[in-house]
Amino acid sequence: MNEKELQKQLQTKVKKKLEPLFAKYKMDFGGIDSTLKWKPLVLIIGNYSSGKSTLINELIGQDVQRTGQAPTDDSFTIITSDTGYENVETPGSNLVNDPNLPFQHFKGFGEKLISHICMKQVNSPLLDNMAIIDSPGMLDATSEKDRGYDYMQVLGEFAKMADLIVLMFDPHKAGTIKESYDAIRNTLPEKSGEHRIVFVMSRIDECDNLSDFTRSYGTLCWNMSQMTGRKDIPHIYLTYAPGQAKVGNVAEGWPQEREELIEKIKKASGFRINHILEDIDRQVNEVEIVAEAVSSFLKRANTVYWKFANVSIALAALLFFFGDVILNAVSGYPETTMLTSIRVGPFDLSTMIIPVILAFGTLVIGSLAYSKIAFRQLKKKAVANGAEFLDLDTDYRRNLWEKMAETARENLEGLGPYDLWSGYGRSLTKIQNFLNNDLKKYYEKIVI
Ligand SMILES: Nc1nc2c(ncn2[C@@H]2O[C@H](COP(=O)(O)OP(=O)(O)OP(=O)(O)O)[C@@H](O)[C@H]2O)c(=O)[nH]1
Ligand SMILES: [Mg+2]
Repeated sequence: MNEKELQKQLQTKVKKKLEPLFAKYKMDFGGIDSTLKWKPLVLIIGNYSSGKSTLINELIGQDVQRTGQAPTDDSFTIITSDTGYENVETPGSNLVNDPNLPFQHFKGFGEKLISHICMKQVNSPLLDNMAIIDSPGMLDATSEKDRGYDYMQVLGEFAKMADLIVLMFDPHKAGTIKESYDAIRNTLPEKSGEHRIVFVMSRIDECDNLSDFTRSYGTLCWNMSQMTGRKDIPHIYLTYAPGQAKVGNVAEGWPQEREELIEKIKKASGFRINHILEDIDRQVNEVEIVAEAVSSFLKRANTVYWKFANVSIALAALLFFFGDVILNAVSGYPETTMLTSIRVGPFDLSTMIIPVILAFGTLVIGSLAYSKIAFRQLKKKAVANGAEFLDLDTDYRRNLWEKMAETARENLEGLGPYDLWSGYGRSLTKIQNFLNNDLKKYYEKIVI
C-alpha cells in the first residue's frame, strides 16, 4: 500500500471511529480532520528580512514572492500547484470557506487575519505534492500587537498542520523568536520532539570575516539554548542566497549546508504519514485523559448510587410489609393491615394501597436524595479537582492533564445522574482500543 492509500484508509477509519467520540467529550475533531486533508505542508517562519521569500523563490525556481530589505510580507501566502482554483491568486475569504481545504478553522481568528491569507498557484514540480507557506516576518513584541489578530496563535495553528517548520534567524535582528518558538512548540505533539523544526541561520554572507561570523553564531547558540531550555544545540543550517551574496564572502566555503537544507525541504512530504499518526496519537491521548476523568467520576458516583439504591430498596421493602402495621399501632389507622388481610382473609386489595404508597414514596425520596444531594456533592468535588481519581504518574500525564483539565471540567460540569447509564465507560474502552490496537498497527505499517 502506498502512502496516499494509507492516508486515505486512515482518514476513513479515524472519521468513523473517532468523530463520535470527540463529539461525546465536546472536543474539536477539526484538528485531526484538517491534518488528514490536503497535501504536505512546509511552513517558513522567521525574522523579517531573514530571507524567507528569497529562499522560497529559489526553491520554486521562480520569483513568486516579493523580497526587500524592509518588512515586506504582511500575509501568510500558501504557495502550491493545482489548487482547484482557476485564479493565480485566491483570497483568504475563499480559502477559509472551502471545505476541501484545511483552512476553515482560521475563520475563528477574525476578518483581519482572513484578509491576510492568500494562496498562489504556481507551476513547479516541487509543489505537486507539497505546499509552502511564506509568513509575515516577526517584528518586535510591540509591533506584533498592531496586526489586528493574534499572530503567535496563528503561527501555532499553521505549525500544527506543517510537516516541516523552517525557522530562519537573521543574526542581526532579534525579533520575537523566543515567543514564536514557544507558540510553535506548544502546539506540536510531545512525541514529535524537535524533529519537525529546522533551524536556519541565514544571510551568513553578510558577516565580514570569520570572527564576525563566530560572534553571530555564538550569540545565536546562546539564544537557542535559552529558547529551547536545553544545553544541546540542534543542528543549525547555515545558508545564504548565492544570487545575493558578495563574491569572496566568508560563507563561500559551505555551500553544502544550503544544499542539505533544500534537500530536507524537498523530502518533507515523506514525513507526512508519520506526522499524521503523531497528531492523531496526541489528540486521542488528550480525549483519553478527559474520558478517564469522566469515567472515574462516574464509577465513584455509581458506587454511591448503589449504596443509596440498596438502602432505599431495603427500607421500601420494610415499609411495604410493616409500614401500615406501625401506622396502625401509632394511630389506629388503617384498621386492617395488609398482613392481617392476607393472614386472616378474605384478602382485600385495598389494604395494599398504603404499603404501596409507603414503598414507592421511599424509593422516590431515596432517588431524590441521591440525585439532588449526593450526586451534586460528588460532582462539585470532581469539578474542583478532576484529577482526584486519576493516576498522574509521569511528567507526560501531568502535562497532558494540565492542558486538558479545563475540557475535563466542562465535561464533568455537564454530567447528570442519568449519565451513569449513557455509555461513558464504553467510550473510554473504545478510545483505549484505538490507541492500543488501531494506531499501533498503523505505526507498524509505516515502519515496514
Ligand atoms: N546578502 C544577502 N542578502 C539576502 C539573502 N537572502 C535575502 N537577502 C536579501 O534580504 C532582503 C530580505 O529578504 P526577503 O527574502 O524579502 O526576506 P523575508 O524574510 O521574506 O522578509 P519579510 O517578508 O519582510 O518577512 C532582500 O533584499 C533580499 O534580497 C542572503 O542570503 N544574503
Ligand atoms: Mg518575505
